Amino acid sequence: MKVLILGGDGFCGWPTALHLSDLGHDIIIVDNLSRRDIDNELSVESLTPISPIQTRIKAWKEVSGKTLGFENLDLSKDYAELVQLLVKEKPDAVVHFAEQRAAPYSMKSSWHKRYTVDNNISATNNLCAAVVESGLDIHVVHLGTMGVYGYSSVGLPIPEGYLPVKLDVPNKGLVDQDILYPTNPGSIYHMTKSLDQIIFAYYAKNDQMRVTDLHQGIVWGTQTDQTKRDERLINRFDYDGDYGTVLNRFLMQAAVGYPLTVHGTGGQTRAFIHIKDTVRCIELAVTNPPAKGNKVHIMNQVTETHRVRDLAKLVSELTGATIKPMDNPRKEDAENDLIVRNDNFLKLGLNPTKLEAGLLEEVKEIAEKYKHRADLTRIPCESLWVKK
Ligand code: NAD
Ligand code: USQ
Repeated sequence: MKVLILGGDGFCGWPTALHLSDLGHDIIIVDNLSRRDIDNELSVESLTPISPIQTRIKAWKEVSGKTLGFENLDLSKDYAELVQLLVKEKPDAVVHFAEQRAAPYSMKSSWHKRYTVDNNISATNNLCAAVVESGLDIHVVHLGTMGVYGYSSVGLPIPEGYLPVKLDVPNKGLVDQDILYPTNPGSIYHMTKSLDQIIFAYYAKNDQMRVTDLHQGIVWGTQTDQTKRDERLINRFDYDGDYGTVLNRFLMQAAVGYPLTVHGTGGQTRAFIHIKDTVRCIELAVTNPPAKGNKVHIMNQVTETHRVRDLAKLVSELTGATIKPMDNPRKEDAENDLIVRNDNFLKLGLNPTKLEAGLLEEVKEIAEKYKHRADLTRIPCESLWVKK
């Protein structure tokens, strides 16, 4: 298959590009390298030494013999170029990772709120409009988030996208219907993913666009079988207060001797997935497209759920790190339960990497190895949901 990877220079996109290329698919990365610009804006670098995109592509050619295409396009702005690219390359599928993905970054200021909405919503709508304009039957696979559901405490297992309801219709009685699960985003970033869902539902209905939306949990880990093959292929590892996600942050904090930064009581339960399973899920989604005319195919891309304080305890037991509960900079429930259905991926053959299996490797091979690159002043989360 020919596959365009939008956002293919990022944390999830880069290993996905390599994984699909390794399987023999023809891959073109499209990325405006905005994530690297944001590192400059925040004066922070990935804990791992990531190579420039051209070096990455050259290294992959050397170790695998395979060629990766690359186009530097801003999907929120370069619309005509995107249409031309689709018409020229005629991809079977486009995987859309290309959005500003950090909740704390999206809450930093009104500029960051507006940038995140403008960037993410325009990128998604431009992609859909371009697919329609190209006249091609391209399968769009989008990386959404578990955060669109909110983190329910009512004990109902979160279904995969749609909620089956019974409507009491006059003169007809009870009628079964599936409705899009009511969204309840917890940040401006998560809100853009809720808006993306409506954009996709519309294009699937109006233009019979084939869309798979993957509601992914928090990705942890760094390396995949492909990114390990040469240090120039190494994946990024974010640990700073804006982009670092909770488990990778705890692993890095343990390595540098920084007390683990648990927000509030640490009673927040979240869904997780290892980066190795992310790339496998994308492979499964790309190779199992929905039929034309179907509604958006939504799958929950998660393998396990954990409470933040339990993760801190686990990392502490593994490494001897101390735990430092702190005021929560976010507006979120202090405690929540979370039960998530993920039957679709299990049925397609996903064999999840469990936390216990990968944690120690991550500490030794990434956090310990690259801790000399850490800037401890960038660890605190300074972005507040409600300004004081
Ligand atoms: P990332 O920031 O590392 O990568 C995103 C890439 O998209 C970057 O390389 C960036 O330069 C590019 N990009 C952003 N806006 C663009 C634009 N307008 N035009 C072209 N390129 C653009 O993020 P990630 O962690 O790889 O996440 C990828 C996707 O997966 C995001 O949509 C995110 O919402 C979703 N997701 C991530 C996680 C996670 O834990 N990392 C979890 C769930 C969902
Ligand atoms: N948290 C801490 N300490 C920290 C960092 C975070 O206690 O040092 C807490 C947060 O308050 C929150 C939880 O950990 O309750 C998760 O925070 P996170 O930064 O790991 O994850 P989140 O902001 O939800 O965003 C990440 C990705 C995003 C993706 C989302 C999936 O950045 O792109 O969409 O995970 S999900 O959480 O399932 O919606």
